Amino acid sequence: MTAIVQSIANAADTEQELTDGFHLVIDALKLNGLTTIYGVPGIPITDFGRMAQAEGIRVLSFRHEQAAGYAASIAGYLTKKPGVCLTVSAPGFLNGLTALAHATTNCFPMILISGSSEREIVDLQQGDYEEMDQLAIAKPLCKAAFRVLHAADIGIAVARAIRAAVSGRPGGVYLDLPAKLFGQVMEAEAGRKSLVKVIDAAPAQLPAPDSIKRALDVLKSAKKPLIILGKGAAYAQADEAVKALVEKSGIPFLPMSMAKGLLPDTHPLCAGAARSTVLKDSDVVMLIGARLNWLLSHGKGKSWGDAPKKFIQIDIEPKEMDSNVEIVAPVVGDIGSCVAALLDGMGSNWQAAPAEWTGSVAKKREENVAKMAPRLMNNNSPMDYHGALGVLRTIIKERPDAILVNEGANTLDLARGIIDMYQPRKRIDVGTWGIMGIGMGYCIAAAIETGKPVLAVEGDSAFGFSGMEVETICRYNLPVCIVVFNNDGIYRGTDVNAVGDDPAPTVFVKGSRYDKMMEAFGGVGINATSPDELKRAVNAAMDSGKPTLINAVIDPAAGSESGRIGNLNPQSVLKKKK
Ligand code: ADP
Ligand code: TZD
Ligand code: MG
Repeated sequence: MTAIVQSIANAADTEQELTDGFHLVIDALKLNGLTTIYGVPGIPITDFGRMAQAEGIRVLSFRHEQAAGYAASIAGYLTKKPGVCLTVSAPGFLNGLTALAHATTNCFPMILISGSSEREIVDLQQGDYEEMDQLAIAKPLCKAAFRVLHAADIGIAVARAIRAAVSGRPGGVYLDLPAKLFGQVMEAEAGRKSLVKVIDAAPAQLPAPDSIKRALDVLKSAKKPLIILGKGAAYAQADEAVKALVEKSGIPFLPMSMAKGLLPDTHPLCAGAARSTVLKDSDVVMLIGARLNWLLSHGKGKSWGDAPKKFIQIDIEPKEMDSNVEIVAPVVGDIGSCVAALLDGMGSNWQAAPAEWTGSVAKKREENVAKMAPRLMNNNSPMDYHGALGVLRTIIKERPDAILVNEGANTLDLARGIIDMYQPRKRIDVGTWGIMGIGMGYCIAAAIETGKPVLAVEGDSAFGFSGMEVETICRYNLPVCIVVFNNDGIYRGTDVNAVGDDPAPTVFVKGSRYDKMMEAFGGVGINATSPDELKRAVNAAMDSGKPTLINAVIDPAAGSESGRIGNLNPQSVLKKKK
């Protein structure tokens, strides 16, 4: 069906085919293969959503723009095409903006399209309905921001937005569409001609041959090399090349959270379970699509040990080099091209990493895995994290193509360590900011974009940030199973207020039944009090594909403050004195 507006009031007087802003935006998106929109309707984009749906775009209508935005951001990560979020003006836009900033920080391609109020009134600050200078506010929080005032510019604007989102280091792009634009009419043929099909939106960026040689020289000199795989490597979808590089070099690899599964966590060279050993003892570290930010202690300090280290870094963003420590061999380019060039340069008789090193890493890993094993098999009720996660670990092993969504503090840190991943881009979580609230948006986009079953492992606090979207999950009947680790609060459910009647700031209503929220919308709700019950419930949900929420009752005393990152909390001298 073509999106041409055939008739205007006096159609009889004219043979001219017409189109308008609504349809030009739809046609521009479709022309570029952007066929899914995550958003919340309202003035001025309600009809736009209806028309987009009528024109074959999948329009997922959410309960809150932030969740829709997170959905769009992870759709971008999973598909390498910008995920599209659609919001109304001012407050809707601001709700979506958090997700746009998140996409930019995490290097996910996303386009936030917001309707906006009348420019003339906004700029004179005359108090329009939902008045806000959205373009100015979005700018510092994204990679690029554009506003379109003329229907004839829609094609170019969408093309620029797509290119800006996916080329180089991916990120968020803001597209401001004032209400008046949608109704602007133009001649259909001119409209068609104004559209742009973006050719090669994310061109390959080849590394300089010198940089490859330099990196290989450094690698050759290593006695204890380590490869760190980040979510940029997973995003790049160069899975076979990355696997070949690891295996040909024989170098132990450490996957960052969302890179887990790029190679299976059970791979003989996986150093995930020997993390602190390899960070301390390695002498050459090759980063592939991972930044030396807080998640890697900035590449220095106690966790990196005293031994001198040399860093090689592969990244598409030249400015990332030397951001925290000296990079002796920067390799700038896209990961597919860089890894291919490294493999090529290694030739056919490359010496694999010293067996003494790989042997000691493997030994450490086996020890740590063995130490953990008995804890994962306990059947305590109420459950502790290890008992509950032991069950989920087996379920993912048996269903490796399921997508795992994970947020919380203890629920996040322990699940990351315990649940092995087997396939690329199957683990999606709080990302670079460690934010709560990505959960339900990620579940929805993962189900929509991949068609695979989704298992969400959610802290009870984390779940609360986007919990209302269970209605969305039920409405679209998505194969999502949510397990809420209900420990009555943030980190623990045991805090008490020593001086008054209000509850302590970190605790929730005791014995809450999150499963009932799912039942309210026609999904399946189950209360699970032991690992056995949890296992049965999750397997049933994954088999049926029905929207399911399992309230997993966790011992309120089991968690620790801030999970694994309690050290980042500032300390008060006064607190200690008391
Ligand atoms: P993690 O949190 O997993 O450590 P980061 O988000 O810190 O990963 O790092 C991802 C890095 O990957 C970013 O520096 C980004 O520029 C880079 N990146 C993303 N896509 C590509 C690509 N296709 N080629 C090369 N680098 C990429
Ligand atoms: N707000 C946002 C948007 N992101 C955050 N990370 C926080 C607040 C602070 N925060 C954390 O860092 S973890 C967390 C909060 C509120 C919740 C931890 O509780 P939980 O998990 O119930 O999700 P556990 O298992 O009880 O630790
Ligand atoms: Mg909790």
